Amino acid sequence: MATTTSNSALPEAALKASRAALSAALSDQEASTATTDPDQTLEAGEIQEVDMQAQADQIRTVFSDPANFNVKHPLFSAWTLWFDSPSTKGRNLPQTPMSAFPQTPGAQTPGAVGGGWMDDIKRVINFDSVEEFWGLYNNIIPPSQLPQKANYYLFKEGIIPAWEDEANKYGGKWSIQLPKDKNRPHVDRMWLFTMLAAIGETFDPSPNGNVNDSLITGVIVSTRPQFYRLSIWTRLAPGGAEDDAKLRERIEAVGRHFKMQVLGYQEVQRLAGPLATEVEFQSHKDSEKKGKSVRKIVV
Ligand code: MGP
Repeated sequence: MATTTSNSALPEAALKASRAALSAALSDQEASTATTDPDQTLEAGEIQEVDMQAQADQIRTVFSDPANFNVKHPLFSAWTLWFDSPSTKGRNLPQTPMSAFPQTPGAQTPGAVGGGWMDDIKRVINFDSVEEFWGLYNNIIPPSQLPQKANYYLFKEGIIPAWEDEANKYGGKWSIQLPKDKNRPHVDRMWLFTMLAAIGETFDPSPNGNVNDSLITGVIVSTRPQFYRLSIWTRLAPGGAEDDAKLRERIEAVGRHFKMQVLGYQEVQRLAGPLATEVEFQSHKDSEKKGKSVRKIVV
């Protein structure tokens, strides 16, 4: 009984399958037309009008408005990126490492903080959302390509990256020094993870969920002729008194998080060597006494 219809070259079984598929597709279409607009029934061959613009307007993604990101995921805090390098020294206008990112309107130096030491540090931009962070990150030169003696400072908005700022003056820093030759392939990732831990507030998660209680004020990457340095600045530093035990515990937790979760070292791993340091903490007051003997906490 394997016959074919006069207007088709298909064998009957294939034809049956094809008709079944066609009628299934048609009944699906009828059902969906009925659900989308019960008042409008389409005549055979009539073309349904679709308002593409109205549909597009309902979809809000970061691509809907590439000039002004209109879908934002807010960060816990707003942040400011600062930068200095030999090329910013003595310049009034910032020569930033940005290739395409817009400047914060009125970007300028913060005045006479640090007896002129801050004059060369330029404010690049403020941001307070995940999207703006990635927009910034994708448009700045990574640390491995910065000139020698340059620094990126990522600080909570309103805090100047200097010992003298109210938020820093009783604080200190965790830092690690990494020889350039061995770490050039790793430093960009280490800096990215350090920034993500800062803006994600994972260094010192507050037990009551209030990020204003966080010990962290900012993070820094520095390029020097023979090494990189990564630093985490804290609001407070243990002073050695007995009632500092809780603070010391908290500060040490920041250092361990930095060493293990952010930089990826083992807790027991020893890192000091030629041009390399351990992950170590020093108060800013001790940093100011450069050259004199200072107390350090090491994790
Ligand atoms: P640095 O850049 O933190 O140290 O500080 P580094 O990398 O060992 O030294 P460098 O010379 O290779 O850059 C260098 C010097 O800058 C310090 O000795 C201070 O004189 C000055 N300085 C650094 N900081 C972070 C501050 C600050 O916050 N305030 C003031 N007033 N001076 C600072």
